[in-house]
Amino acid sequence: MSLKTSNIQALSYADRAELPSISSLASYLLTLISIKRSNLALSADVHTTAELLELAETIGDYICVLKTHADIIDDFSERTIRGLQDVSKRKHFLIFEDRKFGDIGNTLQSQYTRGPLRIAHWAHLTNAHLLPGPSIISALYSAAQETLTTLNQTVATTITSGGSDPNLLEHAQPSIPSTNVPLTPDDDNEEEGLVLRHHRTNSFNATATTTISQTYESAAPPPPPRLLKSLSNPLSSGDTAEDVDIPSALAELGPPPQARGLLLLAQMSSEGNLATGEYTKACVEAAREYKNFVVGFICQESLNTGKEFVNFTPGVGLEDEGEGKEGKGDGKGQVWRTPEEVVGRDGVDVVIVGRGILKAKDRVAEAERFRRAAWRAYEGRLKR
Ligand code: 5BU
Repeated sequence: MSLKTSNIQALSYADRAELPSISSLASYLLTLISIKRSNLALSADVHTTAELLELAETIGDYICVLKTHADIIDDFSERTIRGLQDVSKRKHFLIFEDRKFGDIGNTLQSQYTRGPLRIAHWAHLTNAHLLPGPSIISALYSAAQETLTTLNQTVATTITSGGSDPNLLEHAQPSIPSTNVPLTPDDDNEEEGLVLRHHRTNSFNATATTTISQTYESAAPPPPPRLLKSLSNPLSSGDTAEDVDIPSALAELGPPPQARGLLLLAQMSSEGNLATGEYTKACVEAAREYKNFVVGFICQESLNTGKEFVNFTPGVGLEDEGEGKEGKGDGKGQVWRTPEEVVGRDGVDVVIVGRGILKAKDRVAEAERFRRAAWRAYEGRLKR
């Protein structure tokens, strides 16, 4: 049985964003792709926070997703996280940490949420091998839900003092323990300051009440129907991003939501890899069981049996020039194919490009060249 479907080729990204069974994050992503006319993900494989943030800033307008390998950034810290989140909101792209989880549930929950990387706190998307079995999906899902609950908590502290001198309150040491609610990278600075100030003013004769409440939904809000309607025929406007009023459409869509999603590693780009055949089929089956969390696949051809999964393909380069590329492979196992091959012919949705852009003399111009090539391949597929 072939895993490919033929009718997927006829549906636009915007049409798929409206499918009833699609996850809210996949719907947001497909709408974002339609507005920006970009099915390009940048693989930001750099080694410093400064270079990562500069890339995000300069290439952000041309991409739908920025992919990271947080563990290769020498100075990864809170600053990296806050900086990435800030650019992702302003430039409208999702952040995808290419972590390739593959351990047992108990361990990977800690790997996803703890340590210096704390991936679940900032990455909209991450990915996992199915090698340990489907429990890898449920374990990541429950860790994601717990993290989102923590991130969405608002802490309000009310202090009632029994007529004490405010100066005394101002300088007194806290006599009750601080609340146990972790302050996370997604808490804004003002909120953090408020909580700390309140704790400083607690004195032995003051009573503090801490209220914790949920502020946001963990799921992404559905894209506005009117917006989707205006995007549903991408062939009606030209192939350049300048032809659509991107800023107002993006403003209508809103910034990336505080939602989390998973990509299953169903196929790989490297020569001789073992993610094939029955293994790939098992990934597709498992994804169907967790449609609310699995956004799609890392794959080399469309595995979109229900049209609601987004297919991401790494190992992509442009054919016609040498700049930023070393032929069809890198001599270390990587195999590059063109956007026309992977999107036009093999029906995938998003191309992931690293060195093709990073090694170019003009990275911005090269990103735009990749964006156009991948978008044209998609339009060509729709026309067929
Ligand atoms: P490149 O420079 O465009 O070859 O980078 C490709 C990126 O995608 C790099 O970060 C890899 O780790 C990642 N990748 C891949 O190349 N092939 C795969 O099958 C998977 C990930 Br999964």
